[in-house]
Formats: sequence, C-alpha cells, structure tokens
Amino acid sequence: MARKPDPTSPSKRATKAGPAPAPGESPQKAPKLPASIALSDSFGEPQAAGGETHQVAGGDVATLTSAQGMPIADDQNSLKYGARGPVLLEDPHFREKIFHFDHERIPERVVHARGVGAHGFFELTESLADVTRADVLQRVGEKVPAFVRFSTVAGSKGSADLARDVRGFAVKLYTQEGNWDIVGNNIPVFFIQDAIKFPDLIHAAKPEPDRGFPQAQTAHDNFWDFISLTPESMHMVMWIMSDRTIPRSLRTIEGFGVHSFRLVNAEGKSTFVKFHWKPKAALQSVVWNEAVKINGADPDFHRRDLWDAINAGDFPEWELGVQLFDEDFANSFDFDILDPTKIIPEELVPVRIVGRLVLDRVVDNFFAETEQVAFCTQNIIPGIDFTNDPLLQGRNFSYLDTQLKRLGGPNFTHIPINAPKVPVANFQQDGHMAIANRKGRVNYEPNSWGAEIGGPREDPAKGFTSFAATEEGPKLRLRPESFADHYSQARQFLVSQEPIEQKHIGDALVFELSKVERPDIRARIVSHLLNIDAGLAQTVADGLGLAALPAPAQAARPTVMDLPVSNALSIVRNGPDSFQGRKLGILLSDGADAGLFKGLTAALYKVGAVFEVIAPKIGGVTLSDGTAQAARHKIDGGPSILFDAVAVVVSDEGAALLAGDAAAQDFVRDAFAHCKYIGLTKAAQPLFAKAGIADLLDDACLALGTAKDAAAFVDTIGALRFWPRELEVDLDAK
Ligand code: HDD
Repeated sequence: MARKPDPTSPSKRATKAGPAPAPGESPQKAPKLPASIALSDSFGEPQAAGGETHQVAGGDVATLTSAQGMPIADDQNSLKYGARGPVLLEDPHFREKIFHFDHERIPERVVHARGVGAHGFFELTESLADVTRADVLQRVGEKVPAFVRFSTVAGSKGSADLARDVRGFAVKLYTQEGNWDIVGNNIPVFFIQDAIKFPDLIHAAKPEPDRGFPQAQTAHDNFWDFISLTPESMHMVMWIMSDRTIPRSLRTIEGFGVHSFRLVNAEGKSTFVKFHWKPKAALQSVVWNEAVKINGADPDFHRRDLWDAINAGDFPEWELGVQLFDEDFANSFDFDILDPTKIIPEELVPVRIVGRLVLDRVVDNFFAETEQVAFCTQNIIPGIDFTNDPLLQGRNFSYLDTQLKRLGGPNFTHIPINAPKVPVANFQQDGHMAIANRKGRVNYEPNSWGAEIGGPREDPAKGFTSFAATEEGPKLRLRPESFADHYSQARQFLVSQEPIEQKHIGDALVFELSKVERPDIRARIVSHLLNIDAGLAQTVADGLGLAALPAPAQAARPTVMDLPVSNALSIVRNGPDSFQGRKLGILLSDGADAGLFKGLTAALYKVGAVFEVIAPKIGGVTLSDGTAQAARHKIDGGPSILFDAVAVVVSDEGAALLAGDAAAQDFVRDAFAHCKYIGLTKAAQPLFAKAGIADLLDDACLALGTAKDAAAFVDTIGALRFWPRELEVDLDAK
C-alpha cells in the first residue's frame, strides 16, 4: 500500500537550510533582501492561508491572480502530495500558468521580423486640400496620433541591428477617417517589379534552407545567384551596397513610400504622388567594419538609441515630403511611374514638405504594440488611392493574408494598437477573439430596422470611392516594355555619390561577393556592373581577383542613359552640420583634468548632444580637482564604435595605465580607423603610441588642453566623419 503523504511533516531533505552543498562547494548564503520582499522558497511548510504577497516596500500592490481572476496564494510551488511527492494534475494555477507560457510565441514576420516601434504624432504644416480630400491633409496644424515600426528585412527577431540590410519604415496614422498605413522602406526603390517574384527574392535572401545560415546577411551564394539572374534588381543593388544599409541610427534614415500612389481631390481629380520622410537629424551612417563590431558590442544598438533618445526628450522627427506629378509628367518621364525599381529624381519633381512626424513616446509593452502592430498597404483613406504598380497590387493582397496567420484570426483590428481611433461601425462579427461584436438584433444590411436599430449606412458623400481609372487590354503575363531599362538609374545613383561613397559601394560588393563560393556567380554580377559603370566593374573584378573581365550582361534595353547627378541621393551631401543629438564617448582616467572635462560636457550640452564616460573601472574616476565622476562603461564594455566621436581625457598616470590595455588601444585605434573625430589631451600620447597610430594623427585628431579647445572640438565634430583618413587606413584605397 502506498504511504500516505503527510503535508505537515516535511521530509528531511527539504529543510529551511535548503539543499545540502555539493562536496567542495561552500554553503550558500541567503542574499540579504529587504524584509518586505519575500523569497521565492517555502521549504517544507505549506504556505499559510492568506500568505504574503510579494510586495516591494511601501507599495499597496494588487494581489496576484490567475487569468480567470482567482487570487493566488502561492506562486512558487506546484501542488504536490507531500513535499517530495508527484505534482497533481488538478493544480489549476500550475496548469494555467504553463499553458499560457507554452503559447506565448506567435509566428515571427516572414520578413521584417526584427523591429522596434514608437508612438508619436503627425502634424500637417501645409495643406494639400487642392489635390486630395484626405481629411488628415486639409488643415494646417492638425495633429493625428501615429505609430511607427522600423525593422531590418532579412534577419530573425533576435538578429543584430546593424546587419547590412534595408530598413523598414512603416507608419500608421490614426486619422479621423480610419487608419492610413504607409508601409515603406529607407530605400525608394525595390528589387523586383512584380510581386510574384517576392517569395523567390526572400527565399534567396534568407538563410539557405539546408543549413539554416547565414543569418541576417545577403553575403551568400543564394542571394547573389538570384540577383545576378534578376537584372531589374541592379538599381536596388547600388542602394543596398551603399552606406544606406548601415545607418548610424533609425533617427538618421529617410523613409519612402516607394510606389506612385494617387491623391484624389473633392472633384475626383487625381494627382500622382510619391511619399518621402526626411529625417531632421540628417542622413548618417556608420562604416562597415564598425557595423560588424557594433553587432557584437551591442546587438540592440538601433533600438536602444531610439529608446534612449525618446526617453531623453530628444524626439526623433521627420518631415513628410510629397512629389506631386500628373499624367503629362508621367508620359514624358524617361521611365514608367508604375515601375517600383525607379525613382523620380528630386531635381525633376521637387519634394514639397507638408508635415512632420514626431516620435515622443516609447511603447509600454513590446509584444502588445511593436509585435502585434499590423501594417497593411491597402489601409488607405478617402482621398488616397493606388496605382497599377504591380508590386503594390501584389502587396495589397499579401499584408492582410500575413496578419491572419501571424495574429491568428480576422479580428486583429480589435487589438488596441491596430484599432482605429474612430468608431468602427459595420456588420462583421465573430471569428477568433471577437472583442467588439455589435450590440442589437441586426447583423446585415440593407435592413429595414431604421437607423437606430438597423445600424450604420453607407455614405457616398463621405465614403471611400476608388478613382475611376479606365482600364482595358487582353489578359497577359507580360512585363511592359517601359519597365525594361535596368541600368540607367543604377548608374545615376552611382555617379551621384561622393568618391568616398562610391568607394564604399565597391568595397561592399567585393566583401559580399567574396563570401559567395561559386566563381560564376561572382562573375555574373560583374557582368551587370559593366552595364552600370566600367570603373566600378573593374574595381570589383580587381577586388575579387578575377582573372579577366566577363562580357557585359545582355540587357533588355542595351542603351544606358547618362542621367544627371542627383545630390539628394548622397548621404555625405545630406549629412549633419552639428553634433546635436549625437554622442561623444569620453575616455577618462583618475586625475583627468576636471576643468577640461567640464568644458567639454558644457559645450556638448550647448549643442544638444550627449556623452558617455568610459573608464578603467565602472566605479568611475576621481578627477584632478578631487571630484568623483561616474562611468557608464568599463573600457572593454564601451568600445569607441558605440560613439559618433571620442575624446581621450586622461592624466599621465592614466595614460600609462591604459596604454597597456588592449581594450583601450582598440578604443583609439578603431576610432581612428573608422575616420572619427578624436580629441586628446597631451598626456594621452603613450596610449596612441601603443595603439600604433601616434605618427598618423591628422587634422581630425584635435588637441584638448583648455575648455576653449573643448568648445572648438565640439564645433568641429559636427561633420559626419573625416573621410580623407580612409585613404590612409584602407589597403583597398591604395
Ligand atoms: Fe513588405 C512586411 C515594406 C514589398 C509582403 N514590408 C513589411 C514591412 C515593411 C515592408 C516596412 C514591415 C511592417 C511592420 O513593421 O510590421 N515591402 C515593403 C516595401 C516593399 C515591400 C517598401 C516594396 C516596395 N512586401 C513586399 C512585397 C510583398 C510583401 C512585394 C509580397 C507580395 N511585407 C510583406 C509581408 C509582411 C511585410 C509578408 C511581413 C510581415 C507583415 O507583412 O506584416 O506581408
């Protein structure tokens, strides 16, 4: 007969003293906690009825409950027969808690899985009433709430922020006429012209299916194989190989709606439009070697930056720009305005600034908001409409479909982040997780119950009407001839870059193709580059060590146009002119000049910049005047890659100490190699000597002696980087 367990007589091994220590291990000391925090063990004794809740000092904390609202007495122990007996299936709390945990995950997004979101508002600064009836674009000064989710495309949810990748820039505007989503990217063109190619593109870019790697990278055979066989992607290739795909911050990227959309005014007249988001913080990127290291040092670099900036009150801001054009322009343009692999240069159709987007609130809960937010390209409002861009048309099908799978049913609009901020009135009902079913007897229309009981009615005056475009033609699977030029705008992008940016494009291509194992794929990409620019093709061929140049790729439209330079396409020409909103890393040691440090921080404060102190110990340093200065990073946890510029403010003793530290040497060597501005005290010389760069110091390595020097330094570092140095530190540049 089984022995009856006696809950009142704890077994010998489950005592207040806890488990016996293993041989050679010292007995564990219980950590000292405030009396009001209960420890999560209750050895041997059943918890007294009405047992303590886990209260933090002074708080009137609610009682823990189950999902059904039942108060929980013990959240530490499952229900058992005796202290060492089997767990009982009956335990409702255990069962519910584990059940819920087991179901916490939802499918990650098939693309754009890794993202970060924030709340804010959109404000209209110039009325577009002449071209659209969209309510949100009528009255200057009107604000509507907004939610934005930024993302990388290829990586999984847990991948690193600084993958070389396109950034998603998805905006949801909660307007008075419902939600309007602009689901864009930080690049104004796309890889493919027809949505039917999207699964192939994404399969090729994602980890290879047999091995499950590489993660969050396009530097592998499958991607470049697909690209080399898809000439329409060549314009996008120029963009993704540029520094646009390694942005310094999400605050420093542009956003683009990509497709041509329509605006439709009260008279039913249509005007074409392309949407742009222009960052107030200007365009800024990091360099590739830095990106690689940032991914190790802080895989959350971008989301942390956004979180910190918003919480510090330095609200990220973009201007909404529109390029407006009509049929006449569309007919005269060298390219088809329905082709998503083409831009309309800003020099041809200027970007008119009509609003601003400000992000001023972080999310309360990542899953509830950032993860569950569902963007759909087909979420438009009266006064906005689609065009026949085949990529856009395909997207309109895909997004709704994906949300059904990801969020588990058709009622994802009931989730608060997706719910419009205007009343919803229709006869849709039921389905998984229906939260907002309509009250009353009637669930169909037309009905004859009268307005009060019978519910909402259509309203031709207010409601959405599609632009009455005339369409005709036979059913065909055919790409229009007007989509055939794949190289001219790729070339235009290249020639619109500063030489340093062109070099980075060449470097990126060589890097990526050097990871490709099959030589024929490498050569096939070079064959396309020959159609874009002979110099770039030669550089890449040399970088890859190709024995001979391949023949140029056969082009559907062999004539490549020499289009004019567009300054808007360069990051360097649109970079920052001050250090505002940026971050200086200050390496300090004991005995560092207190006056200089204070001068430096005051100058940073004046321009609206921030700093972080790096020190040999996290406990901080004692400055020359005896004051204690806290540190944010210990030297090996605060590499210079995390900062826009660095200052080394050390004493003689501090420099001697740091000179013998590899992390300190890396700090200055990396800052130098990444073309950053560096401020340094005279005493810092031995550290630079040990790092092997003392003899290389150039015009962007500025002496810091006095507070006046500090102010001049902060002025100078307003520029993005000191690019001439790259020619000194990069073999490929020689
Ligand atoms: Fe897409 C997500 C942007 C082409 C299908 N896409 C997604 C997101 C962004 C974009 C920013 C993330 C939204 C979020 O943060 O939740 N996608 C683009 C742009 C494209 C584009 C700018 C080209 C101009 N996408 C595209 C095509 C298809 C899709 C051609 C399919 C035919 N995209 C999806 C998707 C996703 C998505 C599978 C995955 C998760 C989601 O929708 O909500 O439906």
